Amino acid sequence: MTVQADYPLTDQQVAQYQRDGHILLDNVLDAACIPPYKAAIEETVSRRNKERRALKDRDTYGKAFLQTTNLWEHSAKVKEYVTAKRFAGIAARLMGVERVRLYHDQALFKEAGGGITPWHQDQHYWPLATDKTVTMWMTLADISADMGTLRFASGSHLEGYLGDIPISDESETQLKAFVERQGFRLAQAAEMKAGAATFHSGWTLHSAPPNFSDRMRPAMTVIYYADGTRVSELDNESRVNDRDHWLPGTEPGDLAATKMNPLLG
Ligand SMILES: O=C(O)CCC(=O)C(=O)O
Repeated sequence: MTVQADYPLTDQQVAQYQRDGHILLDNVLDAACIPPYKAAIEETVSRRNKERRALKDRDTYGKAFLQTTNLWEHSAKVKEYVTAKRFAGIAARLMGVERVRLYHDQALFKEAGGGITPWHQDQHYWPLATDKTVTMWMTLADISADMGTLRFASGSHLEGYLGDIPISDESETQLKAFVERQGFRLAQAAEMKAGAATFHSGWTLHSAPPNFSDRMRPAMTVIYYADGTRVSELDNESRVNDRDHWLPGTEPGDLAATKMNPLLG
């Protein structure tokens, strides 16, 4: 079973995404499709993830989730998922662009008892000279807010880049205070069914609570950007690192279009 091509997105949903910088969509992946993709993603995570420390021995970032990147390079089944036209089509439509490229994917499994995901902006890490970036964050199991559904500061994407503040205790303190000061409306799904996904812009401030349950929160993410985007200045360490991983061989000003960034629909 493969992912169906089209998703029925309304103009109102597109407007909502552009206003808030995030949206929750149900049935992005049909229930019938979940078992084979979930199995492939879980198998690839268990093969590739190298974290062996107990939760208590990790820092705040390490406690937030087991992070496993670019699974699509290591499993044909996961590649089918990551490159699905349906997901890329939603990303393109939400951003109002013709076509998108893949930046990278990552599984973010918040373990039972896992800690907070501190407030942050994703695009702090990305050397992409555009506002047209989006992350699809899909749960592969039914989850509730106390397992770590994402919490978004609605409208915060309109602030653009807020500075070199990587995910850390400091980002939690600084950006939480900023969110409170600015009075952004907070949005968090109380529940998400397996196959539901949130889409958020690269500038949208977001965080997640700990996983208070005794079950894993298995989330899979795919990051897209508008075709035609150029590589930005490498003005922080994270962006140099990301360029080396996801845009190899490029320099600032080059088209962000390497073999790692296939055009998706
Ligand atoms: O999964 C999480 O807790 C955080 C996810 C996140 O920050 C992202 O996908 O941008």
